[in-house]
Amino acid sequence: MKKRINRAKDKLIKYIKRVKVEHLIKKYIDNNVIFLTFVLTCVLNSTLLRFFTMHTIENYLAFKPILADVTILILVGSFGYLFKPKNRFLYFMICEIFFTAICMINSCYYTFYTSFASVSMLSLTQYITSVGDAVVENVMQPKDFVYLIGPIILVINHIRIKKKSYYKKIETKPERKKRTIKTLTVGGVLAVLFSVTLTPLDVTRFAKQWNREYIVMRFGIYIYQFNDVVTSLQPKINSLFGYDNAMKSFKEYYENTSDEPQKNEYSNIFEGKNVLVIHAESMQTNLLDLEFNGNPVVPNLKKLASEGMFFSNFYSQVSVGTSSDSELTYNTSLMPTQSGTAFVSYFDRDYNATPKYMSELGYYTFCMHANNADFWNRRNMYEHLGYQKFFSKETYKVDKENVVGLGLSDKEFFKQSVEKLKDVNSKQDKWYGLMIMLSNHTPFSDVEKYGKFDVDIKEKSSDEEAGEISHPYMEGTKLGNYFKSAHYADEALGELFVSLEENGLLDNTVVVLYGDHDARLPKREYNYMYNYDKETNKMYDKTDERYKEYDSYQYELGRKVPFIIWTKDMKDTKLNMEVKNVMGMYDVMPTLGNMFGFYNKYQLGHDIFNIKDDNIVVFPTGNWVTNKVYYNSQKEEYLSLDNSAISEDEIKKNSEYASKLLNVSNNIITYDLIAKLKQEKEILNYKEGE
Ligand code: GP9
Ligand code: MN
Repeated sequence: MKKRINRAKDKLIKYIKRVKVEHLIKKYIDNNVIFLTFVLTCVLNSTLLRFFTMHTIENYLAFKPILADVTILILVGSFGYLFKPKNRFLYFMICEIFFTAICMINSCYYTFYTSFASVSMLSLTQYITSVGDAVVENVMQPKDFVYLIGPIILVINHIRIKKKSYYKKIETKPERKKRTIKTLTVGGVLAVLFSVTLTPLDVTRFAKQWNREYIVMRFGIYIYQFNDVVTSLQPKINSLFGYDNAMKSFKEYYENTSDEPQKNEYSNIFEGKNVLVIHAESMQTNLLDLEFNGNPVVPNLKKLASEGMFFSNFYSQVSVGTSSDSELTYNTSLMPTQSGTAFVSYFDRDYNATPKYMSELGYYTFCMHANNADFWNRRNMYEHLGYQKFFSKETYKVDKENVVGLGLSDKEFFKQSVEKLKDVNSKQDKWYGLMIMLSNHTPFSDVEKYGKFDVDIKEKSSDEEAGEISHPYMEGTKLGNYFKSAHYADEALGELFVSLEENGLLDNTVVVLYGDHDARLPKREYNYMYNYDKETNKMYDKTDERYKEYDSYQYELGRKVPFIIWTKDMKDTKLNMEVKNVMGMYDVMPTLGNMFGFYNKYQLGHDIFNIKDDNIVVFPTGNWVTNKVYYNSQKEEYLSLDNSAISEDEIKKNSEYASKLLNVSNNIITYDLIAKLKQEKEILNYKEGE
């Protein structure tokens, strides 16, 4: 009996509690109709935007962007409580229109560009006007108006509650403050919850802001747009201060630089020839010497290197902008910027760039890359580098079957590119084209698509019957997968050359190939490779006398990438050679410029055939390398490369050179000094003419 009474008591308490909670919820909803409508409709809109753009269910119902949206909307909405109820609707309506506009703009921008919008585009007024008509005619679709549902629901709710005299209820000032603080606290707690779900990759991508889909997927469209405004304004703000000093040091730096190029035996040797530049993704020089069971990892690259001009001590000089930084240093002989990336934050600067010079020499200049044109903001940067045409993903047929890693497989990319090149070749007198490879890209995990290339150690067994035995060696390791991936990319290169030759496209063409940067694999992977004990299938123990640590210097020096200049008739001529002098990506423009007949006074690198063994390659970190020494500026340590003694003076002199060079490079880009200098000269000429 007692039990029954207790049970009934429990039930009653539960019921009262539930009724109380339900009552509280109802009361909260009744009192916060406009705030809740604002939050929910804006979340609905951002979800609809993901639905119409990124299509898959995982995308539009993903938890992280929804959490991010809710957080930002609660934070923004909480300030609405500072207004008297009768003015509150206006605040929420303005916010609602603002957030709806973000969704609508992005929705139609995506249709046109398969990417999300950026305010940095506003600086491209000419581009906006030319696109303007096209947007109205071709891009606005019914789906872009769906987002108006947000403001409509808000207005309906406003009318509904107005009738119930909702707005007549006047809250006191302290009450309003209390509500604001309570709502802000909820937003704050959600913000903390959201931050703990972020990975380091999320944070770095957020800071860089170029991988737009990724950011929208992690941070939601509203935070994306806010971050976009901040990152777009940052370069403008940076360049407001320190201009005079920057210009002064820039002029001093080039005071003694000649206006004319220094001639040598390679001057103009390739004048008038077509140029095919190949950006070999993540290709390292050390692959050229590597084989497994007698099979070279990159036989086609080896062949090119052995038949052409091979620069075997060549470094890429990239910073966080990886591929884009290597394109920047290659094309402009400038270094990556100290903050942000040139391609994203400073794309609108005036660059003295190879495609621009080649255009001036009468070449048709273009780039082919089967990735999204907004990746690294190439679409915009390429106009400033002087490419006349960009064949990006839109111009390629990409099916599920021909995707490897990040996108269209290199084999298919080359196949389709040759068709485009045939067309270019038939229409243009001479051309300069860049092909950017993609398949050999970190994390190198699409292994089953790379084709068969074993990275084990095969041996004949002493036991006749057992036949061949295999020690796993690099199988299943990241580095091993990289070798398989590089082998695939190399096969693609092989196929490209066959097809170019079949189509007569190599007849009057110079091929220039560079590895854009190293594979960015950890040192321990190499340590494993060089210390592998096949008997135990483990690494040698550190105490074992055969153990040789792959140290940080070996690692840094191992990051070399191939640079090759090749023509089909170069073999066994005096141009068929290995250049062993240390060389950096910023030396390419001066070296090629001399061969094709253009000169950029503001190049930071040198023509390798003028500077010869006196060269120095500076890295964005301030580290540098010469033929004699590698210097680590962070640790202030160096490694002698030829066992000669290095004086303190030499280290100091080179370090000062490196820091001046990095500074002037950064100033040129941040303050747009090349454009400013041109303007100064024009004003001077005008005054003289008066
Ligand atoms: C993307 C490709 C790779 O289009 O160039 O860029 P990365 O990740 O190497 O900088
Ligand atoms: Mn790259």
